[in-house]
Amino acid sequence: RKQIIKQRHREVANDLLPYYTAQLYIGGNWVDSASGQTLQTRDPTTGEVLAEVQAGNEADIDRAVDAAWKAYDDCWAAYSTADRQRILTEIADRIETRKKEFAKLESLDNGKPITESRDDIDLVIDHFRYFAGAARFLEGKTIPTDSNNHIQTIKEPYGVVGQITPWNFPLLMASWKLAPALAAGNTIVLKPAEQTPLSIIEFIRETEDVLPPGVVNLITGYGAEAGAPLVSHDDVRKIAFTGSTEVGHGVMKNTANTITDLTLELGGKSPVIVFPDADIEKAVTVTTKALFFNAGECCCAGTRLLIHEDIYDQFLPAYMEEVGSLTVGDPLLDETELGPKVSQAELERTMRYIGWALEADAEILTGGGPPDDEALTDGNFVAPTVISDLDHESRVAQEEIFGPVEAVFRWSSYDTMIELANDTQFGLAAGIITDDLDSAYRTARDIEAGNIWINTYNEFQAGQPFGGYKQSGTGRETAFETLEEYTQTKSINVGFE
Ligand code: TXE
Repeated sequence: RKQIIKQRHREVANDLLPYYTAQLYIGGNWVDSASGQTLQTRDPTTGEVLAEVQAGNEADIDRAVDAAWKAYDDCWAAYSTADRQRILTEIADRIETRKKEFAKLESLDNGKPITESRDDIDLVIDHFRYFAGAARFLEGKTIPTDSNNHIQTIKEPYGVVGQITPWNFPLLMASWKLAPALAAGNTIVLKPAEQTPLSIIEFIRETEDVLPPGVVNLITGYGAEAGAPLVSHDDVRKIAFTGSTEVGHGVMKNTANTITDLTLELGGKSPVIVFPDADIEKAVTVTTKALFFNAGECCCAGTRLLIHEDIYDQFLPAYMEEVGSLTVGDPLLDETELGPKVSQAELERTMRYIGWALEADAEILTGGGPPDDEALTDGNFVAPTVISDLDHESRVAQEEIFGPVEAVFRWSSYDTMIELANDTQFGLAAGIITDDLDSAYRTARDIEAGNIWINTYNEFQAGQPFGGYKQSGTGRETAFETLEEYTQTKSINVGFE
């Protein structure tokens, strides 16, 4: 089976990757990095190298920022919202025509199950459509005044924006950033994650005749070498970053010197709360999706399962059965529900947290290591893992693991449950499972988090603002206000005699 998986992956890679070494995309040209350095991206299922991409650095960022300003000044700033709407719609159509290929590429490079990659690409398409339409509604205001003045505001793009994306939803995170920034009239330098550059390279190849040269520039490379100079660049007027809270702290500090506007979408440790009245079947489905979707590589993953004591003994066996039945395997197969972690480093990171749980005498109810399957030993697989009896103050309960590892806790009183739910540095998301409207809405208001899902989880429709409270970030993506966050407000005051 291992050989069959390898063969399948090689065939798909040969089909989808017509290059071995991909170049940077600057000012409408494919070019090598200034240093001539490259990096390899690996298939997390088989461990094999998929392709080489350029390892860009400061000199490449400088070239890309210049090209983005040129495109802004030469054409993009003068495009009407109708022009931008047409272009974004055309991008959506192009991606839609090659939906299957994009989904396969995502599963190959990231390791996510193909069914989830297809959903990602559907969302990519929808985000471009949403912001294509939204572009037409970007309006200023007229401010009422008693004096002899007329006051109005207009919304203007920043000019050049820098965007840094992670590896967990490679093309979706890029589209969350590209679509609103373009719709608002900005030009872009994008630095994707070094682990998963392939789908965004293909996106650029597919849309290079749709977007004028220099409007989107792509610099692949490592964070410290290509991301950091983008963040602190004097001529970049806005930065949007999705990644770890740790790097987010540095990004915020590094934008201070230039007072660059910032959107940060960082880590999480989100609670999913099961109320005593919850329907067991529904609760099991939602809680399983909340964590094991995308192998737990989700900033909003529901990693702390808070179960009311009255339902605990009934819920837990049903939940464990569901978790035990998840199909772990080749992400290119439709039946697969859990793929590998994106990289060897991420696998080791997840295993470190499981090790700490064991050292602290927590109970590993299932999983706790690689799955028992010879065919998967070359990939970065972790079996679905559930841990109980964990100290809520421990690192395992407090820090983002970003893997298929759930921690379960019991609660009895509403107040202690809310205290527990809010007791982390993060505030990205929360899930609430109950049929009682009072409990649902009361809890939604009491939780300190930017995204609340009631009787569902991990839904990312365009139009619903996504972002974090506390150290989970600042700013909102995927919604109309995102479009506004890619603009600055100019107020104009006209005096009359
Ligand atoms: O993240 P990084 P890593 C969390 C998750 C994961 C952990 C480590 O817990 O296990 O972070 O992942 C770029 N200046 N999340 O190390 O380093 C980097 O190249 C500018 C949560 O991959 O934050 C990549 O493009 N950019 C998260 C992006 O930042 C820098 C998604 C994210 O990488 C940089 C990913 C620097 N100094 C990881 N250093 C989420 N919120 O969804 C790195 N980068």
